[in-house]
Amino acid sequence: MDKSYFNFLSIPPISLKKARFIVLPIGYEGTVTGDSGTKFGPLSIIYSSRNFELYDEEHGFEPYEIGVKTNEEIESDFSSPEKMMKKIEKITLYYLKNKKFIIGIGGEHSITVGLFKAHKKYFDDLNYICLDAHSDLREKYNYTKFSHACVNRRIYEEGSNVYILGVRSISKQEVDFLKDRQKIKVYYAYQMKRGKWDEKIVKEIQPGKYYLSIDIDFFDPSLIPETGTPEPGGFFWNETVEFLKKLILRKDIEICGFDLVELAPTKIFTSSSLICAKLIYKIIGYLVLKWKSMNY
Ligand SMILES: [Mn+2]
Repeated sequence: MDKSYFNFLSIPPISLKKARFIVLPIGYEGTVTGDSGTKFGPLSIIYSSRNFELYDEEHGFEPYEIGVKTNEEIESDFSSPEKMMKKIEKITLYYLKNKKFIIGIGGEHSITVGLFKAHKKYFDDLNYICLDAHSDLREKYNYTKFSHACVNRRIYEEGSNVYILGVRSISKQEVDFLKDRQKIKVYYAYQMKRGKWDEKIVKEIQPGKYYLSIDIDFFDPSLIPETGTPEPGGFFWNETVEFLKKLILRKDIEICGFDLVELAPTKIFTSSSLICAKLIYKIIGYLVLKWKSMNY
């Protein structure tokens, strides 16, 4: 196959009708102080995605065949974070109404608010799972409620059950906020690492519909060093993929959309960006596997 196209997986472009997945590049970097470099995340992930096989040896098929289409990059609106979130929400909602599965690629974590709100409007009773080294539960950060450091708090305010996994950076104020709030469950990395966490946590998650957000600083910085706010004591490839597989394949859980955020690449092709691209393709594969098993 000609793999010279500049889209996710470098595959020949398809019509909207034929697409099941829409990849939405959102290199927004509006609330960070300084220049974290996440704006080049989508570019680098898309570029790196041409460097691996489309066949998945674990699944025994080529997941892209279900139809993967890459949208043009959503242009950043720097007039205000609220306006940018609205813009993301509007575009996402358009695709959801066309029965597409959205994959958001950041950019900074704040974009999840726009993506999530659109999904919440479209799906009833939508809940939220986030893999993140940080709890991101602040009320405000750097004078804005839309900072990457507040993303999980904004989503909690939408009335969803919230699960945050892999946390190893949280403030005293956020810990106080968590007290007596049954709808948020934070799993600290040090607790998860005591045993086989993947199975245990998948069992603990309530049945229902979920939006999944992956902040790549969930991973250990020795695996993915290229992120704005790295934290030691993170997670590795196999355990994370095993968790995602079990989560996605669980019959009474439906993943309705996901994003991958906070990659800050130093070059257009790096091993960090390749791992992110491959993770996205792995998740696509598990979703296809699940739909096949359900004849969906
Ligand atoms: Mn984070």
